[in-house]
Amino acid sequence: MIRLHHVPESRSMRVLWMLHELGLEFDVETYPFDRSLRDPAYLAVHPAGRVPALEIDGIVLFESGAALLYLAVREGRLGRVQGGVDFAEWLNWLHFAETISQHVAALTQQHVMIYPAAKRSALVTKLEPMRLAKTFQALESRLKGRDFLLDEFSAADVGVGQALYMARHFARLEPFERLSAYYLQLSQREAFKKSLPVDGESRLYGAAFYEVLDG
Ligand SMILES: N[C@@H](CCC(=O)N[C@@H](CS)C(=O)NCC(=O)O)C(=O)O
Repeated sequence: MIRLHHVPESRSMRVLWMLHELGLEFDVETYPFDRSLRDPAYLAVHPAGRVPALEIDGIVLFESGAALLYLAVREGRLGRVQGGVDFAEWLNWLHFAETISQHVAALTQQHVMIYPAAKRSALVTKLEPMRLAKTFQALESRLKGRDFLLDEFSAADVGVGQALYMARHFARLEPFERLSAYYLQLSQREAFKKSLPVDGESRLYGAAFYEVLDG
């Protein structure tokens, strides 16, 4: 039995996308992005009440990067063989998803979670998109002469592609030509589309793009 604990549009989408890429059978337990993640029943699954949590093979993976790595190794697909330059590069880009997502998390907190709105920080909403754009520049450089982060599509593209899916709400992809083409290509994959929120599911982001706050 494989069960994914999931909040639509959050980092758990990374694992959902990967499960679809691998064509595995699994259940999804979907939560709204609210206090229900702090229920004692859920805290017994994830020690900090966050998503994703992936129940698999009698264990729980509660870091999205760890879950992608575990699934790639378990299935012998979308990873790279241990040892060698490819493996090191794969690990780097797999974990680069979190370098992007840390800024997205800070911005989601400011724009979506903090109430009342007067408590939100204009400075954070200005600085974090600039830092996000630096991560876009790093990807733009990496994608020179490449369609994917490695020679072929891998779990690193799932992690980074999903991070971009969230990051687009706060920093523009358009100034980065190769990155825009890369994201477009990833977003056309069937497994990506299957990991999007379905009708009626609560959404994390009410706006397509969040501008810097005044102040
Ligand atoms: N590094 C962790 C971060 C997990 C995380 O913070 N997830 C967010 C959603 S993107 C969450 O569950 N937030 C709920 C909360 O902070 O209460 C991972 O990649 O799995």
